[in-house]
Amino acid sequence: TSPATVGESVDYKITGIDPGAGIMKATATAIEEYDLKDWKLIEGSGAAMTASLKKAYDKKEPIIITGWTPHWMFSKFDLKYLEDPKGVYGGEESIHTIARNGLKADLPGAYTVLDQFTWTPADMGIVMSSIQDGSSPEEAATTWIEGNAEKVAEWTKDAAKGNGEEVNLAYVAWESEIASTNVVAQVLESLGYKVTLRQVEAGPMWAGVADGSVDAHLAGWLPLTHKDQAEKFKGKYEDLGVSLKGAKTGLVVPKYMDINSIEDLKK
Ligand code: PBE
Repeated sequence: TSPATVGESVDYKITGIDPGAGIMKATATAIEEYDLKDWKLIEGSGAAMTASLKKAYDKKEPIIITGWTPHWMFSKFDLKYLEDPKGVYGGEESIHTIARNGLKADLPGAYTVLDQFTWTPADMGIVMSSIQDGSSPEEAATTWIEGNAEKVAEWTKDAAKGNGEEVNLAYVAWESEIASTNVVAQVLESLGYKVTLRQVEAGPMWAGVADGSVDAHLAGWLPLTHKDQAEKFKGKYEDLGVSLKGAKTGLVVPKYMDINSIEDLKK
């Protein structure tokens, strides 16, 4: 017999990602706000979530995930965001570049590149998709840079060359940030800096910039997703502004599922 409700069909589970992600906090809020008492948010990682999605999708089975844009999953699978009438996931998000205080004085050329870095969801999508198709993040970044010399020239315009100085960038292993961080790292390297990439959790990423042990990160999702960290460390970092517009987070399901709103999870 087929399950009576969408909850039963997925065992009342929402497939989440790493516990430090802002989308996990928003989803815990959604469970409260929409009164989804029986539901559980399952922790994991971005990679584990997409593996579960693929497995369900291939069998046309129901699944509910914490999703975001830009992400290659939307080009690989037919997916939809569940409507969020209470606005728990906010509206449009932007990705900001967050630098440590003092970086401008210490490494002006690197600072200039980080400050001038902007690209589009389509640009990021190209890098994410080639990683998904089997390229290493480094290869995918190199290929994108080779094909986008004009854009890269805008980022490096008037930037002082480095002389082997070290630049520490932190990132979380979210597909979007793997793409951006590898691209910017290579551009900084080509300018003469020695870039170290550190993969960390979201909390330490923000804390590292605030305590100066990290020079910058490219993963500030605002105004909502990382609001807590942005407020907690206010004054202890410099927001270099938006690198990408048109980001979004929410609950995502395959289009073949017969629900459209988070409110439908109550039925
Ligand atoms: N994300 C991707 C992150 C920010 C980048 C939406 C999974 C988060 O929820 O914190």
